[in-house]
Amino acid sequence: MLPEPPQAAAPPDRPAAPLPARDGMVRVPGGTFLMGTDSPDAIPGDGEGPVRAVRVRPFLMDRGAVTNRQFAAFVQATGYRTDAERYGWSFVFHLLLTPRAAAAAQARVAQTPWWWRVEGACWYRPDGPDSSIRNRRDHPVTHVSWNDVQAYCRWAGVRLPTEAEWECAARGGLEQCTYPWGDELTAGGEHRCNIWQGEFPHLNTAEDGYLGTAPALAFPPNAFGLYQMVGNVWEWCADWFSPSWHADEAARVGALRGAGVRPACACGGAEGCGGEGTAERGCGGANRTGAGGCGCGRAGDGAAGGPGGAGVLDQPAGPATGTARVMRGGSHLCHRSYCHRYRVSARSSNTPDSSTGNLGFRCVRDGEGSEAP
Ligand SMILES: [Cu+2]
Repeated sequence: MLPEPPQAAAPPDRPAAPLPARDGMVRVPGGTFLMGTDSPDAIPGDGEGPVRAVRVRPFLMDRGAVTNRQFAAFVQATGYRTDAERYGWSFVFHLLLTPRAAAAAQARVAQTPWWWRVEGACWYRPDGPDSSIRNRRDHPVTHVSWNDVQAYCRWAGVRLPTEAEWECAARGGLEQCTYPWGDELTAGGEHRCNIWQGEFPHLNTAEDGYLGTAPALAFPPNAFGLYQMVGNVWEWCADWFSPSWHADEAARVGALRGAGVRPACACGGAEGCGGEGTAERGCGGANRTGAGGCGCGRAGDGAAGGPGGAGVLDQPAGPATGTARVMRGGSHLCHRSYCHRYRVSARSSNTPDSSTGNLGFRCVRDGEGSEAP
């Protein structure tokens, strides 16, 4: 049984009760930034572009992904059981399987055979039934569904970032850069994030130091003090996913910048869009229900947007409905050859009940100066 959300008791005309303290949050200044990219690196069909002006209010954000230690405190206090525990299984990457997990694995995902459905895998047994988080207390919690994350947020008095907040935070104040630290992947010859080195999906040389997850505070933070906004684990966002919603809204309010061409959903309802785990979905492509596809809810209509305007998309929060939730930042499984999604504008999605070993989250809270004007 979950406790009541801390703010829920206060009627709207009275200030909410003070929130419980939360360590390790940093302030993201907010303001207007250029969201998305028109770069050739953008992945067709993901809806990364076009570049548009977006405004978000200042907020506080966890400097790292929520760790196993933090999630354990939630479970200990509430007795919460995750979706993976209730279903009895989760998706584990094949190179991380323990021998017992390999034996217990029920099925691989057809088009992404490196994802194994493993009985008994869950947040505290991330590589299968005979694994543990004993040496990973400070790593991001994984195998948590979007639904699980909502329960955690209610308990902790926090919320998930909107996709726009996430991207504003990830950019760290840099304008239109590829990564949270700039445009060069290994600036100064140093690895800056936990992604794949070698040949996906069979050989990870772990040159960056990690085969699976890394501690949440590994690698230097961006200019806002945020760690690993890209790589390591995908991070759930609050929004429903749509490859077209942002472009449509930006065109409607005149917020398009640069080329101002609205991308059509590249799926067009063709193969590569529906079903579980298509190659186009890269390292995030394993979902529990087999539902999903691109989530755009429309066939590609190829409509061109107007020229750039002076408008700003204010506090966008995604479409009102959908089938999959946004996830951002890529993971330790991303490799340029296959899934170049460890970029700040890259996006993917999964159904709200899905969980994998490379998907976690971090939280935000409205902070000082974040009230509506
Ligand atoms: Cu990826």
